[in-house]
Amino acid sequence: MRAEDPRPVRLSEYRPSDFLIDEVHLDFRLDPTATQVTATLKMRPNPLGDAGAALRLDGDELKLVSARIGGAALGADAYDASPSSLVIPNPPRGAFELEIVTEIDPQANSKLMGLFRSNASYCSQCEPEGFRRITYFLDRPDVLSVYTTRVEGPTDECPILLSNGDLIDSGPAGEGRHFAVWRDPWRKPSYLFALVAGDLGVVEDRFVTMNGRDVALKVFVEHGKEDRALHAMDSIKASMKWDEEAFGREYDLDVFMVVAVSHFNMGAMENKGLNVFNDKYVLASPETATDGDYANIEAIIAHEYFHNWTGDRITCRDWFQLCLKEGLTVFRDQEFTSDTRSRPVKRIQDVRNLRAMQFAEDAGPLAHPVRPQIYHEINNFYTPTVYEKGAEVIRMLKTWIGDDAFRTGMDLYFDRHDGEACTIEQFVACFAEVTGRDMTQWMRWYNQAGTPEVTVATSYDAAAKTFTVEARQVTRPTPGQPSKEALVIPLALGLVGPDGADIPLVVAGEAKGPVFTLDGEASRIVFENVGERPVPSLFRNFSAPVKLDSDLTDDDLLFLAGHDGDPFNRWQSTQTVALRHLVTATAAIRDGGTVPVDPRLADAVGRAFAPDETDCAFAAQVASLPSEGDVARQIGHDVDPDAIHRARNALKVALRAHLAPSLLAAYERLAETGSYSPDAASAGRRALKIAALDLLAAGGDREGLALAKSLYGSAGNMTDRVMALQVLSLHASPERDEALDDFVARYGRDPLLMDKWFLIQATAPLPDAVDRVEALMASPAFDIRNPNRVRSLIGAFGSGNPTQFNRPDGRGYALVAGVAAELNAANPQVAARLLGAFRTWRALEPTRRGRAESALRGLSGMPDLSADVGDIVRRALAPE
Ligand code: B3K
Ligand code: ZN
Repeated sequence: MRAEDPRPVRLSEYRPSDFLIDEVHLDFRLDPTATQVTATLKMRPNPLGDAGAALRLDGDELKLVSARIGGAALGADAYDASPSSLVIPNPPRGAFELEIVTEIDPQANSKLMGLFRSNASYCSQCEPEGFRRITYFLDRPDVLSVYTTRVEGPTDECPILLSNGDLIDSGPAGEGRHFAVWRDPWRKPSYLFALVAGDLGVVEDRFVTMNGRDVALKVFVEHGKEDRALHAMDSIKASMKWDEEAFGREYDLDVFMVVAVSHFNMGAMENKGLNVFNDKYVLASPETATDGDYANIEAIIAHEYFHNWTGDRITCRDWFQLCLKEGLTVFRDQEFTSDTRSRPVKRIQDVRNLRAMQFAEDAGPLAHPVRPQIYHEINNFYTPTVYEKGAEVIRMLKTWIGDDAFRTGMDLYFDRHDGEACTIEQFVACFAEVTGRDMTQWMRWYNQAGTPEVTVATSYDAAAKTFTVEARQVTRPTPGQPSKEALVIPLALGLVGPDGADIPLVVAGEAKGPVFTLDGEASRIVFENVGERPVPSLFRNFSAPVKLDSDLTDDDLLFLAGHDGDPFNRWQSTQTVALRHLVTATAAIRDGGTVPVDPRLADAVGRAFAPDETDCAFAAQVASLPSEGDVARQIGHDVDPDAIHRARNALKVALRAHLAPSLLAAYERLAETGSYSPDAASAGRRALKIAALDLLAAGGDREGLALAKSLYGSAGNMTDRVMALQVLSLHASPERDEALDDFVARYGRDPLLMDKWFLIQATAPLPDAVDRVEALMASPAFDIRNPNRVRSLIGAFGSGNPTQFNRPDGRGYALVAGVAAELNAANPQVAARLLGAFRTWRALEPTRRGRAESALRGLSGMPDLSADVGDIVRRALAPE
């Protein structure tokens, strides 16, 4: 129904609500197909709203049972109810109490928004607009209320009854049923409401806050999986402590709960006091989880916990402000990981991810600003731009104004806006105030889409002893924004002298830097007292989310790779040389030729495997080449994914030829000894070992594959086993098939491990990938109703298998579009997500571009297209 209503929501049309809801009392009588919800709302007109306005409550697929005001049933002419709204044209003009009874069917709720079932449990998801699938409400984030929730259900099926806040009452309710009453004293918007009921196991612990509040911690999981919840519990405690130390933020209820469920549209959700998680991001044990899983769990537990302040205590005025909580909270979880693991490695991983996801989005038809100005379906704006670029903008702000001013500004934000629903302007005003800076131009980072391209030209004047850096910035047009203005770009730089040490930065006779501001289309910095030509190290620590094109030669970059004091740029320099090679080699392959690999590039990569390398996690990053997606973005147009794949494989084969003895030595040196520990240093050793193995097996080398097979069979932990399977899966061989069969025999009953098995096959760049994915979809292990399974098979194929998704015959596109069509009605959010695979379709060479376009056009012609899918398809196809 909503698909037929393409009327967009615009930031410029924001108006405060005409009514407020001070208190909400909810009463749930749980039943699988007919749950009754009684909502009692203490309402009053909003002094900032339109006096005399009708009361319009949001609904979505709702069935009204009854409505009363002040205890009296509303007459048929006093209201107008439909599945999507409840309108009361003439509500009382003062304060009043509205009681609404609705009936909902959690069992039939395949969209997994509102109240639904995951296995036998009841579970809710309300952000952004799911609460309106439970009861009619002012379902907008600027309506803040205190919630009391009574949940009643069958005692045997639902011994656990949870909602937000603290438990204030519980007991029997007759006829084999019982109840629990929860009260959340903190005013919150409806999107933070949560309810969970079921028969779950629990792991319990405690945390005493900095001011002595004794908080009960509970992690609920399926019975029998309690031992896999311990890492999540440790992560909660670490997060609580870190937020006190890093931001002075303390927890504010007597209980903090996390529930793991197996059917969930996203990673996790920060409901006040009751975070609900995809079990993928809770469950871990050495036998079942990889190093990556351990790290993800830590980061996502931290992210949701940090939302308690950045999201829950201070929330968003409207959904355009989503980055207010998401960008900031991603920044906070990145900092947490940097402090608990390796800061440089975390930065490298985050930048790899930003480029792969956000730069790709920014370069295509789905590009939008960190704070969009218009949307048709808000669910489609939980994007890498809002999250990851949003986090980069916060990080840049900290770089630009300095650590102390940043902390003072954050403190002011927390003090001033606690309990409010805010805008980006209010957030930025705190930093303008503490620094005295004019932040008008800064706001462009929020309002202007696209990745700025910065071109740097340098020159050295030996006679004058000056070194000049000239930078130009340009941002290309994006949908709806044909012309762009200059941004404030913090440039952190160093000038590295021939001895490898930084030389002092002097500008106009004064010590300056290391952070400079580029705020015009062209900027020029002249450094003085420069005795010898230095090599500039630009955008240290990736000080701004820009695409850099500099006049540094490969010689300069290889020098930095060995000498730069900034670890990020030591890594970046090798990557840039490798990327330049891959772009040239791809062009040569398309012309039927080849390009030799510069032995100095091989040496730079080879240093990662040197016996004296102690930082293995960092070395593993150096040894991991730019991805095929990185090369595609660098080429930018007429992209041929097969040629890129061949160029990258050829580079790997050349690296093996050049480095084989040291790869083998490193592989053996890094063999696992002792018992498994997921800590960052041990994980780093495993990552470097796998990087060596991946190169040893390049081109399907028999000896390399034999090593992978042996590691698969003898692995004492899941990281080694999964990574060995991944390496084997890149090359068609009997060993590969044997290992895949063995994996099912071992782990066929564990859904999260089967997800890994699906993903490995979906992402293998082999010509049978489409057939294999289709066969797997038809197998009994596949369940289209489980989002994790859909993402691990179809999502992974679309976004992680560039050659097979982009087959010139279009079968890859048809496969992904077909599944999106199949899920369009049942779970539109997951369906729309799958189509993210098409976000760079316009950059492809003409044959593939044509096939991708037909797949999208096929979808656009479908009747009853959901708002989610319709929005993505329309934007993807919009004329350039
Ligand atoms: N805030 C939720 C995301 C909700 C997504 C709704 N489509 C999780 C998070 O970012 O922490
Ligand atoms: Zn978040």
